[in-house]
Amino acid sequence: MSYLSQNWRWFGPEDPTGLSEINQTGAAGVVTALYHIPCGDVWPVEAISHLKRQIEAANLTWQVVESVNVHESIKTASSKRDVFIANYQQTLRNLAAHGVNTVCYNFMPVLDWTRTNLNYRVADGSYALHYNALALAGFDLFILQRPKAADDYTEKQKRAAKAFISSLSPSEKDRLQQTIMAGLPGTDEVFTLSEFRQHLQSYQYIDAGQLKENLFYFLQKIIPVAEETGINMCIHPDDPPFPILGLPRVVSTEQDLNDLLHAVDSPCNGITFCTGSLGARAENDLPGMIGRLGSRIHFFHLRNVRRTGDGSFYEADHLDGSVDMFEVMQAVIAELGKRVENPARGNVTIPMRPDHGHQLTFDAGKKYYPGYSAVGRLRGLAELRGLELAINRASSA
Ligand code: DNO
Repeated sequence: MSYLSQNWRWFGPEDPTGLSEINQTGAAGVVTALYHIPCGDVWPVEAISHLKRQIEAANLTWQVVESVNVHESIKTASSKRDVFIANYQQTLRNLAAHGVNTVCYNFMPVLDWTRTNLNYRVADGSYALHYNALALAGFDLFILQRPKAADDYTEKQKRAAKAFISSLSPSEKDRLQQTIMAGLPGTDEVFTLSEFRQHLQSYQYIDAGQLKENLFYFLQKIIPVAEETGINMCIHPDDPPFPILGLPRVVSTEQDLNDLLHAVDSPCNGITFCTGSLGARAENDLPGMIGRLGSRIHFFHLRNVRRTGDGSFYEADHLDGSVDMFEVMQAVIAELGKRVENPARGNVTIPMRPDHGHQLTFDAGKKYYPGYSAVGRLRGLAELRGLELAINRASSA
């Protein structure tokens, strides 16, 4: 029998949850990155080995890098992209030299994951992350005032978005802007409207087809280095999995994943299967996708969302919500079983982490990165661990 390897995302020494506490969650390893290195720079070997030693001194292992971020020059195919690709290749070599060989990244233009409310109160009084399509439209049309925004919404949506924005106080409007404009997780960076407008400019001629080409170009350069060094690259899906604010998104559906897997058909060119991101799109059949794409899945993010219509959703408890986590876990276990039978298919353990958690009352007073509470995530990890164990035991009984 084979099991998922349980991991915990750790944001480094600044994280309010320390390595000794992570040890008590039952996780075997951590998912982390050199968050202080600017996107696009080479990760120095000394910094990698220092972080690795710190993790191992706490009896944990560094299982996955999340993320080596992709510089905007690569996504927009600017004239400097090859310089940044060479840096990326060197970072992979440096990581591999330290035995760190699963690397997560994403290809979302400008923004990483996007929410409209980081403190959405759910029925039990805890707080969840929320994506409200109306709030996003309101921001787009009336705060950002993106020139072509009006083309992206129906008249009905525009009227509703206007009513929504008019109902907000100035400080609520400001909070909405800060929430949508937040940059990369692990940083406190928030784009100003003028910085964001400049970024939008660099995408004015890039549609989904062009962005895919830019992704494939990157893969053609990176995957040979991953093969040479034994690294499993795993792209994270778009979150939310559809275009926002006029920016294309190309890692949202099974078709998108198939396209990029075929663009460079190598086992090292793989996926981070994030059930929360992909699950925000009702037509994504998650258990089926795990069955069909399984050999190329190198990392799981297990999380749930409750879809509330028109593209809106909030993050639900891990075993609740619109994603059937039982069926997902059955599909994961089936994939692990295939690997045990046929080791050429891929590693017989796959790293996972409980992705996000609610901010529970136990977590109050600590400054976590949104979604990365300690007790809320621990609840998720414990539930997922139990689910996996129960399915495994029931199927071998
Ligand atoms: C959010 C995360 C993402 C993820 C990146 C991967 O909590 O799941 O920000 O780390 O998209 O590159």
